[in-house]
Amino acid sequence: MASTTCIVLGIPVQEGAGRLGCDMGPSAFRTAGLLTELRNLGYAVEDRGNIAPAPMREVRHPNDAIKALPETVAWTESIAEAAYQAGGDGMPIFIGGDHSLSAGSMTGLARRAAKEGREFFVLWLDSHPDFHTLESTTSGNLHGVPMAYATGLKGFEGYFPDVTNPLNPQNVCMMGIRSVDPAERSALATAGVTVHDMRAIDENGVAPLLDAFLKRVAAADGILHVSLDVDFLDPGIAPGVGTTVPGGATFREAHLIMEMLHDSGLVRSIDLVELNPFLDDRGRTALLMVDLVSSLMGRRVLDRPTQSYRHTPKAH
Ligand code: 4U7
Ligand code: MN
Ligand code: MN
Ligand code: MN
Repeated sequence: MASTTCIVLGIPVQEGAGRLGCDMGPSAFRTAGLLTELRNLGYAVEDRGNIAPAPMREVRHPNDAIKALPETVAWTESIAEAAYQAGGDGMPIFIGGDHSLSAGSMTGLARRAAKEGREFFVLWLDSHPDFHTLESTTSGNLHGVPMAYATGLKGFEGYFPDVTNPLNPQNVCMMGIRSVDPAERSALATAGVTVHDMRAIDENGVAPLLDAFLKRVAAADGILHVSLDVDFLDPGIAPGVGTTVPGGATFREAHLIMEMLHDSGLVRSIDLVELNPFLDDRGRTALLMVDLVSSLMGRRVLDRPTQSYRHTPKAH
């Protein structure tokens, strides 16, 4: 892993969230020491700075609740292109920015995976599934739609950029879910997304749930993208987010997930989203997110024999 180049892309999009402030996220991640932390772990790090949205064009949708559609479409275009490029150059780390950025990151990375002839998988760590379509959203906040878009659900055509390589919903594993709207609930079941809500985590612990998913990714010789929404974490430890939902993942549950992800060797890209520095408490949420990234990238307390997921390493 230490030969991997981490490619940091700042995505100061905030129009997808219901309140302002996520545009300061990239600065907060840098201030919290993300780049230094990665370099200390032995990685080469390339900071590509903050990217800008593509030129905006007029787009209207019959659902009047929808907010900032032209802005979100313009961001999705530029993020998808940057993701496709960065995915071919190293390990992209998208620092947001609200979760609408994942509409671009996931579709660009899925296109890159297809080009490499690899199957694309996503681990979605969030209190929400973000599985609304443009028709079903009632809040109109488009940070609630990226997973529906990337998996190719109907209704985005003609508004958002075409999805060239839809993510197979059965290649998605969600953990930490505890706020699901009725339209999302039925759409998730129909699509066959694996959803581990907080009850499943309480009953089983995170390890067996994640282990089963990582085995599936390894068996398919797949590549794994991790999308981490701050509100996956309990608001008691991560207050710097607009959409707090009580009863979230604990410090150790989150770190164990990161440690297992590192050991798997399967992760190829990461989204860090929804950090709102305006709502944070002396930077503690930004610092916690960077701490989690360190675990994901290989910081460990002790040396230990690790579970090997890649049973039959293939040459690429
Ligand atoms: B986030 C919500 F209604 N489902 O559509 C909506 F509960 O990126 C929340 O996960 C969406 O933070 C949350 O507005 C989007 C709401
Ligand atoms: Mn989200
Ligand atoms: Mn969320
Ligand atoms: Mn949110």
